[in-house]
Amino acid sequence: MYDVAEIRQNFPILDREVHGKPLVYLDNAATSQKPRQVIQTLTDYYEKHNANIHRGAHRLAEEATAAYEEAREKVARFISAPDSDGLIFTRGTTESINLVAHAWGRKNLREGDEIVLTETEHHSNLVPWQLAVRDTGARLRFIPMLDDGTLDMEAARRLIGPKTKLVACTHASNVLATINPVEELARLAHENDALMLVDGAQSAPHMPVDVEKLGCDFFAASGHKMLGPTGAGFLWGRIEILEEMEPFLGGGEMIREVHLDHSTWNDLPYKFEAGTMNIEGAIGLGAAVDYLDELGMENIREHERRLGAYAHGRLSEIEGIVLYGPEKDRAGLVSFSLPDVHPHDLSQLLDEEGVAIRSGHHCCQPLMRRLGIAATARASFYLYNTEEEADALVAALVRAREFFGAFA
Ligand code: 7TS
Repeated sequence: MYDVAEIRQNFPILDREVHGKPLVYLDNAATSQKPRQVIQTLTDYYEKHNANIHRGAHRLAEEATAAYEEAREKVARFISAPDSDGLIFTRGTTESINLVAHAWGRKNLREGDEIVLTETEHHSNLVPWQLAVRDTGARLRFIPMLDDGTLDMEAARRLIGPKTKLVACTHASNVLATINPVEELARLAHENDALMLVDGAQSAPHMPVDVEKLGCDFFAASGHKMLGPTGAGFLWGRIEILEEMEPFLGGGEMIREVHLDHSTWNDLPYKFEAGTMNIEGAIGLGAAVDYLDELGMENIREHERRLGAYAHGRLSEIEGIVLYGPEKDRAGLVSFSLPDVHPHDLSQLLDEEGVAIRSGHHCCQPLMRRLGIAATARASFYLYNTEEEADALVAALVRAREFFGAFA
């Protein structure tokens, strides 16, 4: 049984107050809170096992290495990866996508080639590709968004063609809550001998992910959005593609042999893990994945689907509110705006009531332009949020509206 009250007891921060009111944390798309199980794993690591990995011939180094490699196995299993050698620890989604844009893009892109993205991407799945095409002479194409917040798949079928070398798309939108048909995009990419990269920053924390079923070649995600520590995330890639790629960062650990004028590279995944890694971050992410597995990703998805739909329904009752994104099949977040109230003023007023939401362009400036707005307010839910918290959000918004209405 999915017991939110019991789950909440594992998250110490949810007990705190903000401005004298109970914290209602609805900024989970930015980063999630952490359960005791993860916090305790980090403490244990530093109190009992801390050492550098792979290179030490002593007990602590062996323990730290074993814990780090065990975390790799856990994360690989979590996304149903066919093997863990393709699972590379990174700082997070941003670094993972930059890794592919550099190490695959610089080697494989030429003038005349095309990368197909969507106009709804987070900057971290856009700017790295802008840099890659600037350096290679390839060009970017964009699948447009329909007015209902879903992708124009007819346009996608026209855009993805013989010139396409890679399609890169977010699995779930951090603004619109749209869950994109990445399986179909992967199929279209492969029909044209192109690769498929999935930005899983907003899907891996919230729904079951099976990279084989998705049919993608790369999958990127951030640990800090899925109960893990900041600074640790991952890239999964198909072995045969990773083998052919150039290294991303050079330095210790990623080499086999170094001469003064050249070097050869280590095996996967180490070829892409240069220097001392975020060891405790990866181990903490392993503990986060254990926690998510225990709850069950199907159960988490169902909880958030229900809570997101409830919040969407309650918010839609507020007079004049504009809700963004599709009506159905949504991830558990809602972007909205109120007429005549700037989203920043709204989030500030809500903060005074202990309600933490985010406002701004959410690192999606082209999407904001497409929507014809500068910013939205956004409430994003996670496995520990409740209907009472959605009610608290709505009540605070109604009060905010009255407050601003007094000045209108
Ligand atoms: N891709 C998507 C879809 C995201 O939502 C984010 C972060 C990223 C990539 C980048 O992740 P990072 O961990 O590498 O920074 N999104 C947000 C957000 O919506 N509010 O703050 C961060």
